[in-house]
Amino acid sequence: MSRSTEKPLLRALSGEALPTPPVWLMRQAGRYLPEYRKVRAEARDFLDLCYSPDLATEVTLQPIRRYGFDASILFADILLIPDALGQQVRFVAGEGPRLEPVRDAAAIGKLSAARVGEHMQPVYETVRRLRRELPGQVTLIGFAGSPWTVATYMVEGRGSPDQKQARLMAWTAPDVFGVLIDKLVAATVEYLSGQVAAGAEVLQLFDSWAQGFSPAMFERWVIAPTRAIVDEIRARHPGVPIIGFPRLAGAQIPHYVAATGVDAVSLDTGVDPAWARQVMPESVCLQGNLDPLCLVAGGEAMAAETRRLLDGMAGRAHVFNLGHGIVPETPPEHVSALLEIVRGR
Ligand code: 1CP
Repeated sequence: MSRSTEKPLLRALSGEALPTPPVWLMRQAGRYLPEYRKVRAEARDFLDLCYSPDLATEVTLQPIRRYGFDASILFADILLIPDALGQQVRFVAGEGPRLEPVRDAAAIGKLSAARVGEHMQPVYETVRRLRRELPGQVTLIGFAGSPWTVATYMVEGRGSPDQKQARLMAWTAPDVFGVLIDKLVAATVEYLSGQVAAGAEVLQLFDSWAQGFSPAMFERWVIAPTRAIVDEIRARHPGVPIIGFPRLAGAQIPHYVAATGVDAVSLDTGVDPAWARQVMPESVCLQGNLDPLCLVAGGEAMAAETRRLLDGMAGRAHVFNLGHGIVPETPPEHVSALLEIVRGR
């Protein structure tokens, strides 16, 4: 296939600067959309939604129908992996995830990556249906959480502002914590590989809590597990682009990119595009990084900031996105306005 007929997202991820960047938004399916809330109400609970190919396919397609994004991200969650490993996971409406915490060698010893492939069959079925149903120019992105970020939820038992329990465990019992990370690497490779086999064309690794590490800890708990996953996926599926999202990792981002070998890096809101361009090779595609709250604000503020971001990334491989996920209070019409600005200038 000649380059110009390839899908826009794949062209940008291969390092091509396009006059109009491809655009998708993290958490583009979700509670800000009335049609999502309707389907969500039909499911028994959030996990049921993730494991029902009918419902998960429908909510993945909703933002594509409404807005025509360049990419579609599989509807699932980073916490399906702990569930597949045998940890108890629940989503409490209005509160978020609750897991039975794993904090010692015995609890970690009981987790097993052996059943991941079987457990994730419904998710793979969703991926297969999406590849059949998505419009031709839309790229399907599969994803997983990175081992460190998933481990923070497994050890803490819930989302937390500081990931204190996981950080403490990494200091006080690094060998035990290492066993957990190794199981997560194995499970994540299996899961992502299954997504690609079912039809995912691009993979994104979400490391939402990659901030606040000393260099040595960053190396051990963020870089090493990520590199192990990237290496194994490349060996099994050469040519599938991988996007890393080391959120809030700041000055450690260039090293993350160089050491893990990701094809693209998703930048959080605080990263200056001018700095990112200077410190990362042209061949690495940059994704991001409008403030999700700027999208809530809309109007002139959003228009001005979006143009500034587009100008800042002009002439360079760029995928337009937010610096983190869409928040539920986002007015859906602001997303249409954003797309007009990104595509229409
Ligand atoms: O309907 C609901 O009430 C559930 C809300 C919801 C949704 C829509 C959750 C619970 N997960 C999701 C889907 C989801 N999660 C997707 C696919 C949808 C899309 O992008 O269009 C993806 C890629 C994720 C990834 C995810 N889940 C991350 C990484 C990205 C990020 O936002 O940092 C994380 C940290 C999670 C955990 C999670 N799942 C759900 C919530 C509310 C949370 C955060 C919990 C917390 O830290 O407090």
